[in-house]
Amino acid sequence: MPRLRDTASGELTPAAAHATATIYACGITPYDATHIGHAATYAAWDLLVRALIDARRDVVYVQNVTDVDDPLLERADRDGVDWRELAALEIDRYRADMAALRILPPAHLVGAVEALPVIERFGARLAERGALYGVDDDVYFAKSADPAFGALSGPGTASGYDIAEMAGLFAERGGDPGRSGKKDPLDALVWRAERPGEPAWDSVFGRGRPGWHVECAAIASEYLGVAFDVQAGGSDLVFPHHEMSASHARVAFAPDPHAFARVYAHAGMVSYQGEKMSKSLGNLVFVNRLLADGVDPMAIRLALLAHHYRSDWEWTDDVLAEADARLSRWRMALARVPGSDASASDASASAVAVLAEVRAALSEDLDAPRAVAALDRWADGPEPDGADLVRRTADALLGIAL
Ligand code: 5CA
Ligand code: ZN
Repeated sequence: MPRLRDTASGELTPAAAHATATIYACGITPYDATHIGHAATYAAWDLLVRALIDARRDVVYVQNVTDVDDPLLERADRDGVDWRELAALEIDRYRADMAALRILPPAHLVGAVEALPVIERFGARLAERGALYGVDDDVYFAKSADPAFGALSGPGTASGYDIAEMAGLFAERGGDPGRSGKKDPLDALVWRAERPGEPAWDSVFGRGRPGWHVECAAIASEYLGVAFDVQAGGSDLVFPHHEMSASHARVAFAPDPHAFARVYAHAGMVSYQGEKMSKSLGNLVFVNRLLADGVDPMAIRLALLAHHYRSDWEWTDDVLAEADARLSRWRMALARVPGSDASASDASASAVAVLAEVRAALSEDLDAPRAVAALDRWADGPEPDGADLVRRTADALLGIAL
């Protein structure tokens, strides 16, 4: 059974508690193409899915698409295109990029717009519990409704954020700690009343659109149940996004003590030219650009896997060149192996050792670099053998087609 380092406790924790593993990974905001940072994060959850399947678990994997939000609307405005068309185009490109990198698609890829009834129902639960209040025509979640607020990232957790740090991150990442009329600076927007020129839908909260955290809280619990195994995302989502979503769910499903995720998994940030790769900074390396330039998608994937998913790392030309060279070495080693008939090669001790090491590495917090090193040792060994088993190990567990 694969184990993940849980962001809340800092402990290695089994990734699934039952025969069916339930995973929610926060999905893209579709206003620009998939960059290497996104790809690294989704490749990590792909390793998790593959390791769980290998451990004979059924996997239900859900992702959202934040297909209505400020950055999407701003980009559509800037480019003079319809926000719906922009979102649809970028979602298609995202699917194609993921497929090229052999990242298995989620069972459900759920847009916020299509999930509006689900989000509204979830919001109504919060209202029934007295957790919502109005500021002008907008609706906020009162963090005071949740005694366990901070359980993911607050004092006593591995992140250990205090209130001042939370307020800083909230302001940086889409929150509005300074808005007057709020009961607490950290109260999060649940429903934004219609503004001129913005899309809006009728709801029990009036015409408007949902806030960000309630979107994921509602979609995750609708598709995976009140309690599920893993909530996953990049480390920039620890606070406020995942803290807020978990808090919303705890209140919506009180007094269930197990509401929302059992394990929180967070991927490190990929930087480029010295800064976090981000759509807002514009320092982006797009997957589809690399592919258009003729880069082998398996070299891109191998470049991602050369870094542990939790570490922060920088994308450079050298990182890609090294992965490309490694891919060639592995392919050359396979080509050198005499007579790769399946039954004979499966008995090869060195190939069996590769499989065992890759399994062990992935089950210890998705240690892809350790798995990659096992294949390196095999390929660089004096007489690599067991080609079929090695090829199938790379294919099934690492997603690398050799
Ligand atoms: N739609 C929301 C989540 S509900 C969102 O954060 N979308 S996103 O398009 O901005 O990011 C998608 C995923 O990629 C998130 O898990 C985010 O944490 C991750 N991500 C974004 N930038 C980077 C980066 N530079 N390195 C690693 N992961 C990143
Ligand atoms: Zn999310």
